[in-house]
Amino acid sequence: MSILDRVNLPEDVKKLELDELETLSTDVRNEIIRVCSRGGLHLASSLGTVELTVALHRVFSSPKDRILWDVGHQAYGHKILTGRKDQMDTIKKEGGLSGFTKVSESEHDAITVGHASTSLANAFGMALARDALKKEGLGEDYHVIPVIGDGALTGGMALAALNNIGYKQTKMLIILNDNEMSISENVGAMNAYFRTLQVQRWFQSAEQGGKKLVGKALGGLVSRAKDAARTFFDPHSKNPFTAMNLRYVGPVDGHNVKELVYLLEHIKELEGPTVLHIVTRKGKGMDIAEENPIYWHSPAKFNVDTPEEVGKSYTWSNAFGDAAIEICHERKDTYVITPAMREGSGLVEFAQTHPERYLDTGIAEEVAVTAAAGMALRGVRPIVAIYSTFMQRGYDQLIHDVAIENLNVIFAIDRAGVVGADGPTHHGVFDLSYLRHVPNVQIGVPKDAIELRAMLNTALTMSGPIAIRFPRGGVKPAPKDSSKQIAWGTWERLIQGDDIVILATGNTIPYALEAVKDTHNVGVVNARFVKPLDTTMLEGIARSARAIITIEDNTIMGGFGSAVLEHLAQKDLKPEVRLLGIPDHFMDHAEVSSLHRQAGIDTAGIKRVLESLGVSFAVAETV
Ligand code: HTL
Ligand code: MG
Repeated sequence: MSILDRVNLPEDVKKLELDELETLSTDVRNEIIRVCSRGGLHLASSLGTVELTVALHRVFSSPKDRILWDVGHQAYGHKILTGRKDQMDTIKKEGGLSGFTKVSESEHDAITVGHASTSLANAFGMALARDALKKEGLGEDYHVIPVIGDGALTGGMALAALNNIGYKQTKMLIILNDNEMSISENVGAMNAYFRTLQVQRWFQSAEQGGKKLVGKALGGLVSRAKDAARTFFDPHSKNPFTAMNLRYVGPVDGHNVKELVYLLEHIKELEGPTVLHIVTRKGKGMDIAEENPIYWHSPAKFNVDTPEEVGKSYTWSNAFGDAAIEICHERKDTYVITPAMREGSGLVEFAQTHPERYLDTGIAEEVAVTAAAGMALRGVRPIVAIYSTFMQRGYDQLIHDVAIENLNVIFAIDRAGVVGADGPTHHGVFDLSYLRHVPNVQIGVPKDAIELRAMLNTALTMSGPIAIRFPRGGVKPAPKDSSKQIAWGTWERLIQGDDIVILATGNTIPYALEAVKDTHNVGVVNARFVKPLDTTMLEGIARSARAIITIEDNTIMGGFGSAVLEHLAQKDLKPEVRLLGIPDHFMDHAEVSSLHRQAGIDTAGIKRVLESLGVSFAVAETV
């Protein structure tokens, strides 16, 4: 019987002998590796937090004490130790556990999360609520413990929260989990500073010198912290935490579970805010993952005994990255910006080819968008490569810094539409709505890699902000000799037909083509521009067709279909119109195909609508 067999809940961790915690950590680590071998799961980050997770549940009492995992992708161990051990095989599957922490999933999950850098502000609010209610005799006392990665700490929201916490002196224990990595290598001045810490050197020598020294040094750390010394360092050092009046302890070895327990027990009752800086290795305990934590951040399926890296298939992100390389060869005034998503946005090769015109801002979408505005004001043509869901962070910057002055900024919006297993925090189903109502912004939705390339090229000859949105997943590479320009604002008739016309956008086009196969006089249009609409074609269709169906992988509210309806209303054109898209509720995690089916934007959903409009299918559907 393994130790993990005896552990289901945090109280079971407390019952173990101190010496058993290392074995428990090994058991948890092996379980994470086993679960993640299925592929598509956040392996390396969760491996790095195993000892921390065990120590936190040993010392603190969840759910009374609130542990807030920033992003939540490193919390698999937390799930295992908080009553979900037997459900781990369902993680990220339809109907199963979320890949992040989720309030509605477990009382042990303090926040619902998936985007980075929110834990500190959330913890700040919780600690203020605790103190306010306690003062009125309405609530009890408890600990608030946000755990934030060095990557997540690059986000403006995290830094602004620290500024508030240091000012208010609210009691909480902030754990900085520093593994030098975001998804790719972490960036930023603070990251560079962490590498140069004097105590980092102390930490390394302590690690080499063995446990005894660590124990002794930790004792020193603890007593200094207890003395309410604001810093273990010279107070005039540039430590960003002490500069914001936060007590700083560290850095310490985040893989020494006993030392972590000892330290947490000693610092947990300190008044005011304390930052505990732990150093961990992303992928810890799995050699190949420690060597290449970028690949093993979210690996494909692998064999537990012989884990291997496998090549990934060609995606829309690669199509964007390839086009960007070519564009930057041809145009010396271009620049590509990513907020921490070099791998995900297909920019690995770009970053090597054009390092002088490449910027990774860290997880700081706001900075990415406004830095692009600054570049545009000074004669550079920036392309912001950004996921739809993360562009939500840059909405005000888009309006205020880019759109008002109609600046030449291109947004290459990746992962548009439902994204599948990452679920509601990551679905990119709002961008058509939040982009199209901003004056000056134009929006293209390419149907394939050729159109993506042509849209990017043409956008660079135009002025003003232009967004080009494309989905997650595979696409055929554009042939080298493919067309380089596109007739801006025009739609494309894919199937002739006048009775009913389907206006389909992007990844919904294949469904529409399939749905009309056995019909007569039902047309399909590639509605590749959502703003401006091809009003000439739209009005022509509205005058001759009995009905129009719009389809989009975006919320129906305020999206492409709404744009069509608005235009028809202004022109007093009244064909029957049906809008297909994402409904007005948060869609859970599931395969993209299942989500499309649930939303009714797949082939079967379109056929149902056609039938309701009186279309009969020549060949009966087999049941
Ligand atoms: N931008 C925002 C606002 N949120 C998220 N989640 C991302 C981008 C994408 N992202 C992750 S995990 C991650 C990023 C950039 C790296 C986080 O680094 P950190 O943690 O140092 O905090 P580590 O992996 O343990 O090193 C996901 O979407 C899951
Ligand atoms: Mg990190």
